Amino acid sequence: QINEAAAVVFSVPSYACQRRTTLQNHNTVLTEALSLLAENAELNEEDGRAIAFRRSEAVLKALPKAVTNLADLRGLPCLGEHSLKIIKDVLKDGVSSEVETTRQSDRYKALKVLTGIFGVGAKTADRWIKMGISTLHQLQASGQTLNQAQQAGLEHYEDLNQPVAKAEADAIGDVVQKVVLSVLPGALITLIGGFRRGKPTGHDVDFLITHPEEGREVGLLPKVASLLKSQGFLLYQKTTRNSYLESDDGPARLSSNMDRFERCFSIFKLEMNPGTTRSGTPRSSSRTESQSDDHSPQTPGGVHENGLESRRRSWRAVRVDLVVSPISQFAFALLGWTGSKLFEREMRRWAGHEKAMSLSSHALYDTKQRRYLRAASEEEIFAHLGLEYIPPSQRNA
Ligand code: DGT
Ligand code: MG
Repeated sequence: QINEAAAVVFSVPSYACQRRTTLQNHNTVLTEALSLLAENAELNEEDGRAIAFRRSEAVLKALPKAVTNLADLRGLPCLGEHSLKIIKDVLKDGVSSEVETTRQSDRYKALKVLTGIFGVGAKTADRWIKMGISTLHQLQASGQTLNQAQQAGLEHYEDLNQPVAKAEADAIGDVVQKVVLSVLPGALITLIGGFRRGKPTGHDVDFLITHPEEGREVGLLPKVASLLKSQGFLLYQKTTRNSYLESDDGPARLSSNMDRFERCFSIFKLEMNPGTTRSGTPRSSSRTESQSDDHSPQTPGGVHENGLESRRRSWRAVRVDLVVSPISQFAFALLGWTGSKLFEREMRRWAGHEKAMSLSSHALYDTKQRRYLRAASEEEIFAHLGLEYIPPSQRNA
């Protein structure tokens, strides 16, 4: 039934960092199917598989219209055999049985619930599942020792698994800005991550902080964190020092995704004004100010946050990451922390495979010239890499 003549011809470059991917996705049914398989592979630490599904997903996200026919996909990059089979099933039946089987599987469900706890990764979740722990109840009953991050994660489980709205991110930004400026006048605070790409919601809020005078930013975060804490804004925080040294880092280690900026992982206590519902969607401007929806949690495993489930709270918990970069690395930090994750990964792959360069959130190293390439803006980094500039709103690969 494939009508060759009617097939749409799409042309998509093979690296995600060469493409303009907006939030407008014409193939959500297909991309959600592939995304679930990618997520499942990530949760099972099958990295190669995960990346293959993520790349296929990203190609479909970049298409200017809906795929209706397998023939439409001819000539597209990154679509492996497995992804094509999933696409074929979804085009034919509206669903893929492999995707649905995975979604319903005990292991996938347990991995989702357990890694939904802040501070719990795939390895820990797998260890617990092997001990027979698949729910929050079982975890609590097991008497497992939890570190401080995990304890806080469990305590605020429900809030931290609610999407954060842009308005909430902005409200947190105001608080952070005030405190940062009181510690370091002249500091610059930028909202990064998905919100910088124009996403209406996120799973956390990420800020990048710098100062126009190199060196003035050193040691900023411990002071900011202790002020925020004394003012009652932090439910949890862990601050790490900057450990980046250009001289000892070298290009080899730069290829890693981990960076060494001064950083604060926190759980923020956000006071909610009455104009905001629990899920953060702004309420209509009508005068119905009767606070937000009833807060009746449906936490997996039945654990209730703070035991306050039936009482109204005037606040919610939000994951907030603060990152500090010296001004000389600011453009790299900004680029590296804006995402999407796949866009970043593809940009590093492009740098390495196509340009013999090594890109990180700190620097760009040219292996052939054996030197670091400076940049004061994201535009300059794209130019060094021989890539057309892609603005944040088009990095939603
Ligand atoms: P979200 O919060 O669900 O809307 O999604 P994003 O896109 O904001 O993702 P997120 O918050 O996990 O991370 C934001 C970007 O920062 C993402 O492109 C990857 C990058 N990033 C996150 N953690 C690290 C890290 O430890 N090191 C480096 N270099 N980059 C990171
Ligand atoms: Mg984020």
